[in-house]
Amino acid sequence: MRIFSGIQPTGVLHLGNYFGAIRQWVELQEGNECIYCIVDYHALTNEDTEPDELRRARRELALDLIACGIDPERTILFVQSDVPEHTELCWILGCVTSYGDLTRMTQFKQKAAEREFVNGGLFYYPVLQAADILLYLADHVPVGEDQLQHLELARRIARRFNYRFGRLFPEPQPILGKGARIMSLADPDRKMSKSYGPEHYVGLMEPEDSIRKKIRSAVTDIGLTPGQEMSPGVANLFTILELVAPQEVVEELRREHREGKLLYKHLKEVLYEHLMKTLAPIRERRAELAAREDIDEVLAAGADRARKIAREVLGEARARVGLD
Ligand code: AQP
Repeated sequence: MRIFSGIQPTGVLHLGNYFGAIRQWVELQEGNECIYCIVDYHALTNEDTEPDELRRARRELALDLIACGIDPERTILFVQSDVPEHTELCWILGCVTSYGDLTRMTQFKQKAAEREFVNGGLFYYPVLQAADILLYLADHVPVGEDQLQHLELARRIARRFNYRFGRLFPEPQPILGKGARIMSLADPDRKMSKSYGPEHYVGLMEPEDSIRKKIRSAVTDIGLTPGQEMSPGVANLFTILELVAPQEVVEELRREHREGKLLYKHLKEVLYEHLMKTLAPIRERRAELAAREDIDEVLAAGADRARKIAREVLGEARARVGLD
């Protein structure tokens, strides 16, 4: 399979990003051709992205990804804006994208509702995302659940292009992992996300004290509706626990919950212990990588490899539409 996926350099990597996407990115390197992209053009859609912060965040994210297990020798790891073919294909694909489809994108509607100034890039974001994937003729995309609608749109765009101009693009399928939907600990009705503020995410490299505090104060019993076995907050803690603890530990706590004996304080302590154990090797590697000075070269080499594929596919797309 040729795998493509991207992540925005907009601050810290959190548990949602890791369990929803990055952990699979790492596993998929075995036996597949993987292309992973730090999508900085996408990050520009956030109004508060400062230029210096963006420069710094790209490098930091690359180091975080390597610490998580992305191997830039085996895998193509690069920064989106180093391959400007993304934006050219985006324009071509925009011309086979339905305006109506774009107005139905949930992420756009949610983000637009929270802002005073809504930039055009935010509206066009899913077209650029389709271009990111299709530029590499990728057939599979590991993502969290929040991205499924965008991926469905990417398939529609591929289909429309292929129908008009002859088959060029595969219709990319999602790969969803067990952690495809991690919710905020402070408000388990919302996904874990940076946009809602620091209390709504747990960063992979965050100080231990801060992680402990966030887990301790996780919302538990609010929002339990009659007939429901578990409140959204407790269900979310179990979702994360399943990703970090052995099955027998999870089963024991589930049994206690069924029997009405579970103390949430205990659940949170167990979760904290196992989470820190899972994160420890990543955090250690990240600390070692802090001294690595060749990250710009690593990313430039990744961009060179990506660009070889991108040039060829864009050239073909240009020819198909009559721009050659
Ligand atoms: N809560 C989540 N649960 C599971 N997967 C998630 N992803 C993000 N949040 C969750 C997945 O992480 C990958 C990278 O996504 P991104 O670049 O869109 O990440 P992000 O948008 O920077 O994450 P945030 O915190 O949600 O940012 P904002 O608030 O800016 O939108 C994707 O595969 C995504 O599915």
